[in-house]
Formats: sequence, C-alpha cells, structure tokens
Amino acid sequence: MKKNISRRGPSSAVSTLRNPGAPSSFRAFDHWLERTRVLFEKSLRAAVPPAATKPATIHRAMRYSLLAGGKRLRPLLCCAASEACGGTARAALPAACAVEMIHAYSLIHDDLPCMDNDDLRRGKPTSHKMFGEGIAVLAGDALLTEAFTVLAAAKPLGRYTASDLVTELARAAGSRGLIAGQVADLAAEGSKPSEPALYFIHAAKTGMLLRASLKLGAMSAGGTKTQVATLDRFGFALGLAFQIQDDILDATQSAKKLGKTAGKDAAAGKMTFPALFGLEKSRLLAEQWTAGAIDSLKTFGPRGAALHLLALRLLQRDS
Ligand code: GRG
Repeated sequence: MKKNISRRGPSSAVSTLRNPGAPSSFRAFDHWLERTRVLFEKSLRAAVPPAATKPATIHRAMRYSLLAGGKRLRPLLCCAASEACGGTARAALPAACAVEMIHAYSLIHDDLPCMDNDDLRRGKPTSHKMFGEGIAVLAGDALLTEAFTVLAAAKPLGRYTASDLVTELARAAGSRGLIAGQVADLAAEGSKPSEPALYFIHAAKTGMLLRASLKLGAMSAGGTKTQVATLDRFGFALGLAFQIQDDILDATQSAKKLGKTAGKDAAAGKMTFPALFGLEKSRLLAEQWTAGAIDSLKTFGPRGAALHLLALRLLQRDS
C-alpha cells in the first residue's frame, strides 16, 4: 500500500491544531455540516428500496442499518472533496450514498458472530440481533451490491465516467482494500503486535474507504488528477488519525458514550495503537497525522476549509 506521508507525519504543524482559527469559521462549518447532512440523508433514504418492497424483510434490514445514524463521515468527506475541487455537494450525492452503503455493509458483517461478534452498533442492537444471522449476511450483501447500482447512475463532470467511479470504489472495497484489512485483522488476533502490521490493518480497513470517498467526491466534480492525488494523500493521513483516535476512544470511553461495546479491542487481544504505543504516544500520533493531513490541503485554499475543519473535529471527538 502506497504511503505518501512519513510514518510520524510533520510534527511542526501540530501546534496549529490547538489554535485553529476564528470561532466564526466554526459557526460557518456547523452550518455547512447541517446543510450537507440534510441533503445527504434525503438522498440516502431514496437510494434504497422502500421498506415494504418485497421481500420486505431484506429491505427492512437494509434500511435499519443504513438509516441508523452515525457520523456520516465518508459522505461528508465526499461532498467536501467535490466542493474543494470547485463542484457542489449535490454532484457528489451518488458517490456519497454508495460509500455509506459500503460502510453499512462492512459494519453489519464485522458485527457478525463469525467476525467481531457484537451486539450493539450506534446504540442499537446489531443487524443479526434484530433479524437473525442469515438476513444480516444478506442485508450486508445487498447493500454492497446496490451501492454499485447507485454509483453507476452518477454523472461525473469533465474527464471521468461513471465506470471510472465504479472501478475506484470496487478497488477500495475489494480484496486489496477493505477486505485485505479485515483479513490481516483476523490473522493478527492474539499474535505479537508489530508496527507494520498495525499500520497495514488500519490503512486498509479504515483508510481505503476514506480515501475512496474523497477521490470519488473529487472525480464527481471533474477535479484534476493532481487534486484527486492530493485528496488521496489527505485521506491516507486522515484515515490513520481517525483510527488512532478510534482506538483511544475504545480504550477510554463507556459503551453508552460510544453506542457500541467499549474496551473490546483489549479484551479480544486486538492490535491497536494504545496496545503498541500506550495512550500518551497514541494521542500524539493522532495529532501528528491530523496535522499532516491538514498540511496537504494547502493548495485548495479556502475551498479546503470544510475538509480542514472535519479533520480537526475528528481529532476532538469523544465518541
Ligand atoms: C467486509 C466484514 C468486512 C470488514 C471490512 C471496514 C471493516 C473492514 C470493518 C468495519 C469495522 C471497523 C471497526 C472498521 C474500522 C473503521 C471504523 C472505525 C469504522 C467505524 O466507522 P465510524 O466511526 O462509524 O465512521 P459510524 O457509526 O459513525 O458510521
């Protein structure tokens, strides 16, 4: 897997994270978040068949997991990337829905007894607890498949075709992307923690879909090859920062706060950043990767503001 930023990220930029700018830019960002979420949620509800569509069980199960909330990070990145390249959030909606559908499928399958065996997701019973294992497997399969129907209907601007977008997402979700990360994660359980293995798992499991979300947003807007590559670098660094923070929260927050079982990584002997580096160093690494991500946005100027503030918010989150 290509790494465009050094392992530790540029530490010189870390201090700017603690003094990110005027509160007015945060207010504008909050409005952007609200507007973009409303636009996205409406589009997502329409992207999958209504719950009563036969066979109703599968459509109820798909909608149960897909419309259960969550941060909507991937669609927000997708819309912000489109805007950073001079496009609109609306232009990125097919891609935003497709990446969230892939994300929902991966969570359903990850929660299954044969994977992480979890009962709680986003504060609600997991899919297999609600519908049984068979329907949960099928709901994941259906979301994965339908994501490509949704994306194939995209009308990207300029130099890209819907087929380019479909290829990009299929690569990120496939056996050299998300699946590779999950395979490495399964293989690593109970084995001796190693830094290269840890980086690989997180760059694949978390990073690949974040990178694809950004690239698809940029491609939807007809962004240049340089813009797409820059957002890919941003996504790589952001993915690591996000996952380190996720590991820290798993080790330090309650299940009530997280909406999912807490402390599960340590109990399962998972390879995590706190397990390998301790909490203090993990916090520093999360800051460094966030700073590295933000640093790569310079060429976008003010158009990169939403991505910049999204990266900061992710670092500051407590759930
Ligand atoms: C295909 C089974 C299968 C797995 C692929 C993506 C993945 C690998 C597994 C999902 C579980 C997991 C812990 C992934 C790491 C990425 C991550 C932190 C997911 C949670 O994403 P958030 O925090 O979730 O964005 P919300 O609920 O906010 O959408």
